[in-house]
Formats: sequence, C-alpha cells, structure tokens
Amino acid sequence: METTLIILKPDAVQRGLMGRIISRFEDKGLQVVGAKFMQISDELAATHYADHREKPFYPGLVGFMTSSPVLVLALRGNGAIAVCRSMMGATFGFKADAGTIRGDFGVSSSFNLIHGSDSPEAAARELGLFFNDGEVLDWSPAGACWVYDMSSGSPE
Ligand code: 3AN
Repeated sequence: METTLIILKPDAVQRGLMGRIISRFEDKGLQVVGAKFMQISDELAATHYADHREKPFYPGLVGFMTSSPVLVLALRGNGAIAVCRSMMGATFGFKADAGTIRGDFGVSSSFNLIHGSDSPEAAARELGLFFNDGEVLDWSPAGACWVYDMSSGSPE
C-alpha cells in the first residue's frame, strides 16, 4: 500500500470542484487517510517547490499556491502514487487527455487544479511537510473487502 500527497489547488477550491475531484479518487477505490483545508504560507510553498526555485514560472507558482485556500489530502491504495498521477493527467490542462482531472476540468497552463507526489521519496517528504504526526489516520473502510481480494490475508 502506498500513501500519496494530493493538493487541490486554489483554482479547484474556488471553482467548486473539490467534491467532484475527491469523488473520482473514492470511486477508484483510493482511501482518504488525511485531509486538511488550509492556506499555504510563503515559507511552506517555497519548501514544497524548492526544486523549481530557479524556473521562470516559480514566482507565479508560489503566488498562485498561496493566493487562496487549498485542500490537502493523503490518499492510500495499491500503487496510489502512479494511479493518482495518471488520473491527474499531463501538467497543462490544454494538453491533458480527456478523462483525466486536468483534461476534463481545465485548459490553463498555470492553473492546473491539482498536485500529486511523483515518487515514493516525494510522497514521504511532502506528507511530512503538510501533515503533523497523528494527522494521517489508519482506518478500515467498511467496503475494503470488496475493493481488494483479501483471501490471501493481504490486499491484492
Ligand atoms: P506536475 O505537477 O505535473 O508534476 P511539475 O512537477 O513539472 O508538474 O511542475 C510543478 C508545478 O509547476 C506544476 N504543477 C505547475 O503548476 C507548475 N508548472 C510547471 N511548468 C510550468 C510552466 N511552464 N508554466 C507555469 N507553471 C508551470
């Protein structure tokens, strides 16, 4: 099981898309194990996007991410990191395939609705940035035995 960090960005929140995006992940069988509605500080945005500090779009990206509240999620499931990335679609809405979140809900290159960790290392780092100890919860969804084959004792 993997846990990944998802951010529904300010445009997703302002456009009232939170519910529809979360529903896609729940429909897929992913489990919400953490959720936090927050306004990202300049410091947190700078840490989160440290790898992009030298890029020309960095000031705009930090300004956008701190401009309005976001919904931060921890999602868990089999292959959750790659599954979420494929559900998100390509970085720019106008290039993202139909059927993906960015492909279905956006056309912008800067306002692209959602962030998702791109590797296990990034997921561990980003979950630690946005969630404190005890804020990601282990819980058993009632329907888990119909999302996974549990006959071997572990989810398959
Ligand atoms: P992704 O979110 O698809 O993994 P990255 O990691 O390449 O994309 O970029 C991180 C974020 O930086 C993107 N989510 C996007 O918001 C922003 N970004 C990347 N490239 C550009 C660009 N050329 N112009 C504006 N924003 C960009």
